[in-house]
Amino acid sequence: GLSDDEWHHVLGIWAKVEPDLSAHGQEVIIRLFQVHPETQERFAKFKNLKTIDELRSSEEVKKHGTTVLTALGRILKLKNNHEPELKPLAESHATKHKIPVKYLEFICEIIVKVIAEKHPSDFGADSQAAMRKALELFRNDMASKYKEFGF
Ligand code: 89R
Repeated sequence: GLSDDEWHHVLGIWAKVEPDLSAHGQEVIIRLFQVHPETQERFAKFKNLKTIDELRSSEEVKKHGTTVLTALGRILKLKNNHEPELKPLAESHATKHKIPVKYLEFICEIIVKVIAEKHPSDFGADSQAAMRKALELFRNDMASKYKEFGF
Protein backbone atom coordinates (compact mmCIF):
# COMPACT_ATOMS: atom_id res chain seq x y z
CA GLY A 1 0.00 0.00 0.00
CA LEU A 2 0.85 3.69 0.17
CA SER A 3 2.17 5.64 3.17
CA ASP A 4 0.03 8.25 4.96
CA ASP A 5 2.11 10.91 3.27
CA GLU A 6 1.47 9.42 -0.17
CA TRP A 7 -2.27 9.19 0.45
CA HIS A 8 -2.18 12.80 1.62
CA HIS A 9 -0.76 13.78 -1.79
CA VAL A 10 -3.28 11.65 -3.66
CA LEU A 11 -6.31 12.99 -1.83
CA GLY A 12 -4.96 16.54 -1.94
CA ILE A 13 -4.83 16.59 -5.73
CA TRP A 14 -8.13 14.72 -5.96
CA ALA A 15 -9.75 17.53 -3.95
CA LYS A 16 -8.66 19.89 -6.77
CA VAL A 17 -10.11 17.56 -9.42
CA GLU A 18 -13.48 17.07 -7.74
CA PRO A 19 -15.03 20.55 -8.16
CA ASP A 20 -14.87 19.99 -11.94
CA LEU A 21 -15.10 16.23 -12.12
CA SER A 22 -17.22 16.16 -15.28
CA ALA A 23 -14.73 18.25 -17.32
CA HIS A 24 -11.89 15.99 -16.18
CA GLY A 25 -13.92 12.88 -16.90
CA GLN A 26 -14.95 14.09 -20.34
CA GLU A 27 -11.33 14.87 -21.23
CA VAL A 28 -10.12 11.48 -19.97
CA ILE A 29 -12.70 9.55 -22.03
CA ILE A 30 -12.10 11.58 -25.20
CA ARG A 31 -8.32 11.24 -24.86
CA LEU A 32 -8.68 7.49 -24.26
CA PHE A 33 -10.73 7.11 -27.46
CA GLN A 34 -8.28 9.21 -29.47
CA VAL A 35 -5.07 7.57 -28.29
CA HIS A 36 -6.51 4.02 -28.15
CA PRO A 37 -9.44 3.88 -30.62
CA GLU A 38 -10.01 0.19 -29.85
CA THR A 39 -11.35 1.27 -26.44
CA GLN A 40 -14.22 3.21 -28.03
CA GLU A 41 -15.38 0.00 -29.75
CA ARG A 42 -16.19 -1.41 -26.31
CA PHE A 43 -19.09 1.01 -25.92
CA ALA A 44 -22.24 0.29 -27.87
CA LYS A 45 -23.48 3.73 -26.83
CA PHE A 46 -20.45 5.61 -28.26
CA LYS A 47 -19.86 3.77 -31.54
CA ASN A 48 -21.82 6.39 -33.50
CA LEU A 49 -19.58 9.28 -32.37
CA LYS A 50 -17.06 9.63 -35.20
CA THR A 51 -15.47 13.07 -34.93
CA ILE A 52 -13.82 14.97 -32.13
CA ASP A 53 -16.65 17.53 -32.32
CA GLU A 54 -19.24 14.81 -31.85
CA LEU A 55 -17.31 13.46 -28.85
CA ARG A 56 -16.97 16.95 -27.36
CA SER A 57 -20.64 17.79 -27.69
CA SER A 58 -21.90 14.45 -26.37
CA GLU A 59 -23.63 14.72 -23.00
CA GLU A 60 -23.36 10.92 -22.73
CA VAL A 61 -19.57 11.03 -22.92
CA LYS A 62 -19.50 13.69 -20.22
CA LYS A 63 -21.88 11.67 -18.09
CA HIS A 64 -19.81 8.52 -18.47
CA GLY A 65 -16.60 10.39 -17.65
CA THR A 66 -18.24 11.60 -14.46
CA THR A 67 -19.35 8.05 -13.61
CA VAL A 68 -15.82 6.69 -14.07
CA LEU A 69 -14.08 9.40 -12.04
CA THR A 70 -16.72 9.29 -9.31
CA ALA A 71 -16.10 5.55 -8.92
CA LEU A 72 -12.34 6.05 -8.95
CA GLY A 73 -12.57 8.83 -6.34
CA ARG A 74 -14.56 6.60 -4.00
CA ILE A 75 -11.90 3.92 -4.35
CA LEU A 76 -9.01 6.35 -3.76
CA LYS A 77 -10.69 7.71 -0.62
CA LEU A 78 -10.79 4.22 0.86
CA LYS A 79 -6.98 4.21 0.57
CA ASN A 80 -5.55 0.76 1.19
CA ASN A 81 -8.99 -0.63 2.13
CA HIS A 82 -10.71 -0.28 -1.26
CA GLU A 83 -11.76 -3.94 -1.59
CA PRO A 84 -15.51 -3.40 -0.95
CA GLU A 85 -15.75 -0.74 -3.70
CA LEU A 86 -13.31 -2.43 -6.04
CA LYS A 87 -14.88 -5.86 -6.08
CA PRO A 88 -18.16 -5.03 -7.89
CA LEU A 89 -16.23 -2.86 -10.38
CA ALA A 90 -13.79 -5.69 -11.10
CA GLU A 91 -16.70 -8.07 -11.48
CA SER A 92 -18.56 -5.93 -14.05
CA HIS A 93 -15.39 -5.06 -16.00
CA ALA A 94 -14.17 -8.67 -16.04
CA THR A 95 -17.34 -10.62 -16.62
CA LYS A 96 -19.73 -8.18 -18.31
CA HIS A 97 -17.68 -5.53 -20.17
CA LYS A 98 -14.56 -7.76 -20.56
CA ILE A 99 -12.04 -4.92 -20.30
CA PRO A 100 -8.41 -6.11 -20.41
CA VAL A 101 -5.99 -4.95 -17.70
CA LYS A 102 -3.98 -3.34 -20.52
CA TYR A 103 -6.86 -0.89 -21.06
CA LEU A 104 -6.82 -0.04 -17.36
CA GLU A 105 -3.15 0.87 -17.81
CA PHE A 106 -4.09 3.14 -20.74
CA ILE A 107 -6.72 5.05 -18.79
CA CYS A 108 -4.55 5.40 -15.67
CA GLU A 109 -1.76 6.97 -17.73
CA ILE A 110 -4.24 9.37 -19.31
CA ILE A 111 -5.74 10.31 -15.94
CA VAL A 112 -2.27 11.39 -14.71
CA LYS A 113 -1.68 13.40 -17.91
CA VAL A 114 -5.05 15.16 -17.79
CA ILE A 115 -4.59 16.12 -14.12
CA ALA A 116 -1.06 17.35 -14.86
CA GLU A 117 -2.35 19.55 -17.70
CA LYS A 118 -5.24 21.01 -15.74
CA HIS A 119 -3.32 21.54 -12.48
CA PRO A 120 0.28 22.30 -13.41
CA SER A 121 1.09 24.15 -10.18
CA ASP A 122 -0.66 21.74 -7.79
CA PHE A 123 0.58 18.44 -9.16
CA GLY A 124 4.30 18.34 -8.47
CA ALA A 125 6.70 15.42 -8.69
CA ASP A 126 5.78 13.97 -5.27
CA SER A 127 2.05 14.19 -5.97
CA GLN A 128 2.45 12.65 -9.42
CA ALA A 129 4.52 9.81 -8.01
CA ALA A 130 1.95 9.20 -5.27
CA MET A 131 -0.94 9.25 -7.77
CA ARG A 132 0.87 6.81 -10.05
CA LYS A 133 1.41 4.52 -7.10
CA ALA A 134 -2.26 4.71 -6.07
CA LEU A 135 -3.37 3.93 -9.64
CA GLU A 136 -0.91 1.05 -9.80
CA LEU A 137 -2.38 -0.37 -6.58
CA PHE A 138 -5.85 0.03 -8.10
CA ARG A 139 -4.81 -1.79 -11.29
CA ASN A 140 -2.98 -4.57 -9.49
CA ASP A 141 -5.95 -5.23 -7.24
CA MET A 142 -8.32 -5.11 -10.22
CA ALA A 143 -6.06 -7.64 -11.97
CA SER A 144 -6.09 -10.05 -9.04
CA LYS A 145 -9.86 -9.76 -8.73
CA TYR A 146 -10.12 -10.38 -12.48
CA LYS A 147 -8.33 -13.69 -11.87
CA GLU A 148 -10.78 -14.60 -9.12
CA PHE A 149 -13.58 -13.98 -11.61
CA GLY A 150 -11.80 -16.22 -14.12
CA PHE A 151 -10.96 -13.45 -16.62
C1 89R B 1 -15.51 0.18 -20.19
C2 89R B 1 -12.28 1.74 -16.96
C3 89R B 1 -12.87 1.30 -18.09
C4 89R B 1 -12.15 1.04 -19.33
C5 89R B 1 -16.76 0.23 -19.62
C6 89R B 1 -14.36 0.59 -19.58
C7 89R B 1 -21.02 1.23 -20.17
C8 89R B 1 -15.93 2.72 -13.87
C9 89R B 1 -13.07 0.61 -20.25
C10 89R B 1 -22.49 1.23 -20.51
C11 89R B 1 -17.98 -0.16 -20.28
C12 89R B 1 -18.09 -0.70 -21.68
C13 89R B 1 -19.00 0.10 -19.41
C14 89R B 1 -20.49 -0.09 -19.70
C15 89R B 1 -18.41 0.62 -18.21
O1 89R B 1 -20.88 -1.24 -15.16
O2 89R B 1 -19.76 -1.30 -13.29
O3 89R B 1 -23.23 1.98 -19.86
N1 89R B 1 -17.04 0.68 -18.35
C16 89R B 1 -19.15 0.97 -17.09
O4 89R B 1 -22.86 0.50 -21.43
C17 89R B 1 -13.01 2.11 -15.82
C18 89R B 1 -12.39 2.59 -14.62
C19 89R B 1 -13.41 2.86 -13.74
C20 89R B 1 -14.66 2.55 -14.41
C21 89R B 1 -17.09 2.33 -14.49
C22 89R B 1 -18.40 2.38 -13.87
C23 89R B 1 -19.31 1.89 -14.77
C24 89R B 1 -18.57 1.52 -15.95
C25 89R B 1 -18.68 2.88 -12.46
C26 89R B 1 -20.84 1.72 -14.57
C27 89R B 1 -21.13 0.57 -13.63
C28 89R B 1 -20.55 -0.77 -14.07
C29 89R B 1 -10.87 2.75 -14.38
C30 89R B 1 -10.46 4.16 -14.25
C31 89R B 1 -12.81 0.22 -21.72
C32 89R B 1 -12.85 1.35 -22.63
C33 89R B 1 -13.29 3.43 -12.31
C34 89R B 1 -10.67 1.28 -19.52
F1 89R B 1 -10.24 0.96 -20.74
F2 89R B 1 -10.42 2.52 -19.41
F3 89R B 1 -9.96 0.63 -18.66
N2 89R B 1 -14.21 1.02 -18.29
N3 89R B 1 -14.38 2.09 -15.67
N4 89R B 1 -17.22 1.80 -15.77
FE1 89R B 1 -15.68 1.32 -16.99
